Amino acid sequence: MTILIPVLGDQLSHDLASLRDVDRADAVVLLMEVADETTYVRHHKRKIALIFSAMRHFAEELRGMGWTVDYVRLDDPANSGSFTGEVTRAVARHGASAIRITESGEWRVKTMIDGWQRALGLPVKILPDDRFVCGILEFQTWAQARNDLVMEFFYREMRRKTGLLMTADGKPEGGTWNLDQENRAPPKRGLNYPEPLHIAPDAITQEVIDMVAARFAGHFGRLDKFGLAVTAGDARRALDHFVRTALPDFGAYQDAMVTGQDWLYHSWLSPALNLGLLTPLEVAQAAADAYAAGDVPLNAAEGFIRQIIGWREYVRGYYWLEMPAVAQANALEATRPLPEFYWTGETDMLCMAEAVRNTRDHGYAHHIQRLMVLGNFAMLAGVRPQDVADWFLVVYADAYEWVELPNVIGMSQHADGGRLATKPYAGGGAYINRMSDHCGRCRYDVKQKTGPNACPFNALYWDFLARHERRFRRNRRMVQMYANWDRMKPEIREAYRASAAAFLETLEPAAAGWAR
Ligand code: FAD
Ligand code: DLZ
Ligand code: SF4
Repeated sequence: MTILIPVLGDQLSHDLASLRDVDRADAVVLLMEVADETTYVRHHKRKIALIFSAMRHFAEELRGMGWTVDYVRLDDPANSGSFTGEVTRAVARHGASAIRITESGEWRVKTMIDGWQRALGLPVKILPDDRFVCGILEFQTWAQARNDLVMEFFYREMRRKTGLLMTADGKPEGGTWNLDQENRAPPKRGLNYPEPLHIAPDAITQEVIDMVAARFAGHFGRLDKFGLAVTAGDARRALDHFVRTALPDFGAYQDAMVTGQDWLYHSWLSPALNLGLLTPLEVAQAAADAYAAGDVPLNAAEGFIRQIIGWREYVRGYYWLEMPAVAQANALEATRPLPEFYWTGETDMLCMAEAVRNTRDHGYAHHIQRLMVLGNFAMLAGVRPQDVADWFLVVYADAYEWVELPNVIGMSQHADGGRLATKPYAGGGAYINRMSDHCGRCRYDVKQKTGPNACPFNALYWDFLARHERRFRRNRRMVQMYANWDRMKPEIREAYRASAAAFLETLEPAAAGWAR
């Protein structure tokens, strides 16, 4: 009796649930490079290369550990192009009598797997993905007990559950749960920014890069200088490097943006985490250990751990709670198509051009670029959230729907009507000016409020508040903004709105075919 164990491209963990408690002599592990997964959105070239190289390395490691591995390459002439097609072929090839699989990260793939038992006529055992700190049902139980899904309270539960940064008597280390107020220093001159560890491509990675360059030439993004971890060992080295070189300053400068500095003190560990090369607990533990050893301050360790066991776990729980309806949510009724410059980077807004350049070059932009520049602009401009979500899913090497969609639809576009975030993450030029060095170099003047040379974020911000006055005026966290709006003379308000309208007129919609 042969058990077929399909392992999906973001399940590359040796401790994966479906690989546990199995007699290797009776099992065949199936890894599949399939065309449908590469094109359901037209992923960034670097993302495809990363996933295929990591899959091929993982297959080699499994073989070395005594597993029988069936690896279907994209260029296999018999490749059917889909997960279901490849599982069907593999069942026949190996005479499999059962399938064992860890639940998928995405709804789209879950619906495929749910159909296998019936279609193939054999038992399909689907195991919970316990690489996360919080199980899907555990999150649902937590959510059912409250009206509002406040991340902060969830995060405290996860701190208690893991014991990370907790004292022996069950109190948060340092006396406070959350040092967010100490995570907002603007960039200073003279700071040294470390580079993330660059891992030179080996022969497997180079072969994949060459294949992706040839086959996916029309996809967004650059492939040169590929240096991402593609094995658990490399990912662990990248984690150690981050903890030593960047984590000490991560806390203070978490929200800063600097022209030409693509990572600042961020870890760039999300691709390895989301592929399964690192577990969230080992990453968070490494930060806690560095704090315990006195190597990093509390605001760094806490700020970092909050992102991993707080935000990352929270958005995953939210995704499975709110899917599938949330994918279509559009509470602000935004209808504008995505502007073309999200793909080309051709805009005079330096903050936007920089964020798109980062994204094109590395499949990366750090959180504040994603939230307060790229996401903020789209929301202020009234871009259709599903266009925005498609863009984010394509362009980031760490993007899988379970993590991308809540961040886009919920956190950044407020398209879920405030289920994830009680207040929209909207900001004018003053915020970007405070947190970056971009504005001094931009052709727009951040101090000018209206007119052709004024920073577009300024008028767009007020226009957004005016457009959505009925929804937001009574929001307790926005009272101050509307008080400011009310104090303006009518002709000033009118000038903001006219300026925003004139700017929006200039936006070129994206050409068809970039994302899908
Ligand atoms: P660091 O700043 O070093 O943070 C450490 C880790 O914390 C990250 O590696 C990541 O695993 C986790 N993390 C931090 N913030 C979040 C968050 N909001 N949600 C989930 N995990 C978080 N993250 C993705 O992994 N994939 C995505 O597709 C994705 N899309 C996003 C879209 C938008 C609009 C926004 C606002 C955020 C998105 N994020 C996404 C979250 C966050 O921006 C990235 O995780 C982070 O920039 C990755 O870079 P890093 O590893 O250097 O992060
Ligand atoms: C993103 C991606 C891509 C581009 N290609 C593959 C692939 O060929 N084979 C595979 O197993 N996984 C791939 N992935 C990741 C899948 O889309 C991912 O496993 C699902 O998102 C999980 O729900
Ligand atoms: Fe961005 Fe406005 Fe600053 Fe230019 S002036 S970089 S558009 S915030």
